[in-house]
Amino acid sequence: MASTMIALASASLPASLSLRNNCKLKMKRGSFDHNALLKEKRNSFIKTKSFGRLTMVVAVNVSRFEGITMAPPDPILGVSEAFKADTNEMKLNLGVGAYRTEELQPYVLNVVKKAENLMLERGENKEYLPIEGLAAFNIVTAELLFGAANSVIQQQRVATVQGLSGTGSLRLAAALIERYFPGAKVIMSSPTWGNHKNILNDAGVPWSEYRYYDPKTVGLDFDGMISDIKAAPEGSFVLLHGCAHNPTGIDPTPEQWEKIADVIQEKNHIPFFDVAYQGFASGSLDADASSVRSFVARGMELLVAQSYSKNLGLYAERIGAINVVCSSADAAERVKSQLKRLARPMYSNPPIHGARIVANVVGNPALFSEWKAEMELMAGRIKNVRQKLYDSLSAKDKSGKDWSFILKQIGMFSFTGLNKAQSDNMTNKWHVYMTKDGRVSLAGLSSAKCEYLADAIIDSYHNVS
Ligand code: PLA
Repeated sequence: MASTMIALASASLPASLSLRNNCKLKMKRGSFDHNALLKEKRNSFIKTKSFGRLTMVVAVNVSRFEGITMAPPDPILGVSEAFKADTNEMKLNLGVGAYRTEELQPYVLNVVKKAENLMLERGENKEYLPIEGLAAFNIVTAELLFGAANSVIQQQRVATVQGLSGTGSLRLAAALIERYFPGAKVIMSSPTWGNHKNILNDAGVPWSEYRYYDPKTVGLDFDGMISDIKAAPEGSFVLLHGCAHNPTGIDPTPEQWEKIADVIQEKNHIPFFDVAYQGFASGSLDADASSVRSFVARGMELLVAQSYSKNLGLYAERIGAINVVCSSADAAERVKSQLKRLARPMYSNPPIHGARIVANVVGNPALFSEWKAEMELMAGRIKNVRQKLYDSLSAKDKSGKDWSFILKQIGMFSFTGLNKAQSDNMTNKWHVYMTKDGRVSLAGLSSAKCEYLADAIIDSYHNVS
């Protein structure tokens, strides 16, 4: 193909490019891809001129990604990056919800190590999993969530597909909603885990918020929640935190859950549970699944995303599941086939290692009871530092402020009520890394650091507005 390249300086290029005067004039004869050219022109990196069958293209020697701006750091995972860069020895990472030991070290559960040893002994292979994941995992994960004796399990009314932890499972659910309930809205609590919005945005699912947190009482705005769920368009998906609400640590009472279920049923909504902390809220796997189970007991169809990041400490293994409870086994089979169809072009099939760990721990009675004991230990340590933080705040703060809301909150986090400026002070002055909404992860706190944290909170609360 005849083609001539001529170096030339272009006056019509954006100012930012004018220093890079090493543009090239490209002349081509014959056929030319005009659509591609038009696209390029829109990006104004390439200029064209037509002379009959001759087209001249000015190609600019700049990155084709020039138009991409810098993304902001992630509000949660970005905190860990900032923490790593801080050299102060008092620094404390209370940003991401990741469990640490009393020595503030990451913790690999003993049952996980035992399960991994079993896996090694068996010399298992690394073949692809089916699209829906490891069969043994899918069985135990649904049983753990709903209870093995639950009729939805017995009647095979649950479509369970292994997902890339909680996030990936939520993403699959969002893709299902987008494809099969076009235009349906997801309503979520205000506030909620920040990534919920990202997941729905990227899946193209419209969403809005229902009232949840009342800053005046530092508790649940139950009336606001109920009236917003009532006001949502019929057939909306209601995103609910199964237990240990993130970031507030405020869960509805069993009676309130029943009322929430009443309204959802009245309005023909579909519950969409996110269960990322089963066993971590109370220390009991069954108690933490009671909200989901009470909805299932009413015969409701619903979605539940699960995660093993926290309760088995499998953060980096990316292991979780999406469960869709349907009114018939036949519907469940069809839903499962479509979840697989959605997963295949996204990531093809899920990773095997974490699935095998879960299957080995939950499916083995000895390891299962050992796991429950370890989980109680982790949940217990968090409860201890929660109490110690409250004690330190109450003893040190002479203003009379009531800090007891900290004790009422559940799970890994405490929602301190500190605003952005106060949270910035926590980080800039005290080297305490936390999210800007005032959330601290108590799972990253040791007893030894409670007093220091209390000093930082009192200073930020009283001296920064
Ligand atoms: N759902 C909720 C409510 C969560 O808090 C988290 C994790 C997830 C789902 C997803 O976790 P997974 O994908 O690892 O299973 N939230 C963390 C971490 C602990 C994060 O933001 O990714 C948090 O610090 O809020």
